[in-house]
Amino acid sequence: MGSYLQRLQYRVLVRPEDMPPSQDGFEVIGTFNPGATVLDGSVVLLVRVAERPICRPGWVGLPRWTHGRLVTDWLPQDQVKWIDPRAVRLRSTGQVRLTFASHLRTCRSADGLSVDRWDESRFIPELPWEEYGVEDPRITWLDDRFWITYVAVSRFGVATALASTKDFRSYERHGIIFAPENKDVVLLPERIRGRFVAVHRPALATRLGPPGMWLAWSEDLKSWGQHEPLQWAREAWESARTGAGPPPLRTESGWLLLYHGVTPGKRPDDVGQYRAGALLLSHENPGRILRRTCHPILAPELPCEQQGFVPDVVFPTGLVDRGATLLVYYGAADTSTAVVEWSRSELEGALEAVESAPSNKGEPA
Ligand code: MAN
Repeated sequence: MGSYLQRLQYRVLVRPEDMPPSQDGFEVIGTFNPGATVLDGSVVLLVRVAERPICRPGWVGLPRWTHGRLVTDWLPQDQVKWIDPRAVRLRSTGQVRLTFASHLRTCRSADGLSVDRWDESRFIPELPWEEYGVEDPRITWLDDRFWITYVAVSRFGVATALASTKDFRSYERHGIIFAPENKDVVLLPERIRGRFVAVHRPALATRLGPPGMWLAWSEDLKSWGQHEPLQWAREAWESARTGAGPPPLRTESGWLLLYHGVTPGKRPDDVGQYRAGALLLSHENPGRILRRTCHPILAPELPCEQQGFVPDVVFPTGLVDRGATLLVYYGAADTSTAVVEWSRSELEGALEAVESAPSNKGEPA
């Protein structure tokens, strides 16, 4: 503990109050978990905007997207049971619904530390498996375009879908690439031995194993196979679950993969504490972990990380390489988008050799 990386610079870049709701009758409660990349010398952030219906006393409003618009299913309060701030269970059917719905908006930043402007275009839910929202985009440049993996949430569950763009103004959808329940999917920015590589995080309903990260391979970015377990929680701070953060970054010594780890909550409605760590994966065989941070390197320490829609959450989703430093973009308390600048050498110094290399598969604890 206490080994968090020094924040050389730190800014809250986007707050919900900066963003108008997309329709009357809704309020923006979160602008967070952004994908990040660089285009024409500027940082581009694809920010998740979460909206919910403005409260009517005695009722719970459950939003969904249909035909390009947000609509709300209103239920009397006694017909739902709250699970946590994010979700309720319908007493009649047992179905779970989100209390908000998300879409994505793009902003540009010349210095990476302040927002210069917002684009008009929005990436809004359009397909049946996106009706409860599109969330947590990760951006990877591959070949001639940006590929965006994003979480598609609907009555069919929580899946990960793929889209691509050249300019963040128009997008092409390529469908679901990992069926429910699977999220935190990131693509390696290069082919390995001619094939694409993804890190993904299936959820294990049986609890026979802890949710951990997996690796998958593809010829075309759309069909994925040869799945292999990559990482299982080893430390108390990540024992509830782990999932990839931003897409891996090539460094001299391997692929740097930031990830989030969750400590279990103390009450049923407490989602736990989200912190971040890092892995270094072998260049030629990204299924092999060379080094890892045993302790978290980023944790909710500031008020905007400890208080918000979901308290005690830092959730890195974007990374920009500045040579001697790294800019890490993350969601703070599922409310705001923040950026922190780290020294690359300090981060590399926090990565400890993994005892059992070359095989890190082992048995989950
Ligand atoms: C899940 C996802 C994320 C969110 C965290 C913390 O992993 O819903 O979008 O940031 O929980 O609430």
